[in-house]
Amino acid sequence: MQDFFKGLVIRSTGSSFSVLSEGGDVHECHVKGNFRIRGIRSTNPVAVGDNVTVEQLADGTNWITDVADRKNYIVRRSTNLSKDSHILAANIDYVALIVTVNHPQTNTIFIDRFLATAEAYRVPAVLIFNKIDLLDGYETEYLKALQALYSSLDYPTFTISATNLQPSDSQYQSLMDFLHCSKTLLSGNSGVGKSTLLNALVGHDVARTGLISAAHDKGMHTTTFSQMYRLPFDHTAWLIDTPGIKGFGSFDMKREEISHYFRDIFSMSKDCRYYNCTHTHEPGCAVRQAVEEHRIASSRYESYLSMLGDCTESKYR
Ligand SMILES: Nc1nc2c(ncn2[C@@H]2O[C@H](COP(=O)(O)OP(=O)(O)OP(=O)(O)O)[C@@H](O)[C@H]2O)c(=O)[nH]1
Ligand SMILES: [Mg+2]
Ligand SMILES: [Zn+2]
Repeated sequence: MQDFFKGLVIRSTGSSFSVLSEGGDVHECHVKGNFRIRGIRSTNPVAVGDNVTVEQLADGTNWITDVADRKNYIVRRSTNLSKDSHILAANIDYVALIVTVNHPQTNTIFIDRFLATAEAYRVPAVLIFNKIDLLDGYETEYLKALQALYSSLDYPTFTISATNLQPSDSQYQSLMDFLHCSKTLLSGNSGVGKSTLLNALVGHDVARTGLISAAHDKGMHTTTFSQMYRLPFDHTAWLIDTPGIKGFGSFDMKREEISHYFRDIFSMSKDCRYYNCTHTHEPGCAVRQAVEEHRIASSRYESYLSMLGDCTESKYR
């Protein structure tokens, strides 16, 4: 006798998957070695967030036989040179980038690459600035400037200290309101506090957290697989913890598309003299004019140039 059930993948180690059935039980499942989804070249055919059909065999083993169409998915390339990609999660409503101004430092190029990539995937992005308890006066001013910049681009921002997050805090409340009825992927450099935030919102330790290396002021890649958690105070809110991202590639984007993923640059570019302006050297470029007049932040323009540079290099691969 064969049996089938439908469920949601909530954990993936690469070789096995935890599937939450519609009935509310969690089953350990496997995928046959030759299982592929057409059109996607990835190292993992099934990812956290996938809605799947599972076949239960008489010997008690569970096999994923079908993956429902995805509304979206976030990919990480295994290395910049590889064509194979790793699907971090599927069917998500938001990607949240956890940013620390310090310990470890997150630079604006990293933030802007992340935001541009989220735009390319058409997944709304939010920024959560963490470890505000560690900031000195100067760093606090810098944080305020970052928050003002990204709010002006209509990205929601939150400032928290994940280690002292209290339900009475206003930031805790607004974060919970935001997470309501959604699946949110937490990402950011190793050590920024993704697992710590998750544990704080879940109310007890579900995810392992790591120390910041004293020598390098960086995280140590504590989380090694993706897992999805339901918040106990709001069963409609899900958070997905992912391994720290070393670098976000931009190689899927065509060179001329990159500016579309920078909201500020894109909206200004309609006033450029040439429709195919790359905003680098062309006369009559409204974008460069706006940068000079501080209507576009120079950090944003630098990030744009940096992504453009990657594309030029990748042509010679
Ligand atoms: N002072 C302070 N420390 C924090 C805060 N949030 C996290 N930390 C510490 O930062 C370290 C790293 O936190 P993790 O939650 O493991 O970081 P992660 O982003 O999950 O890292 P990976 O799993 O390696 O990607 C831990 O020692 C946390 O206690 C905060 O708001 N303030
Ligand atoms: Mg972690
Ligand atoms: Zn231009």
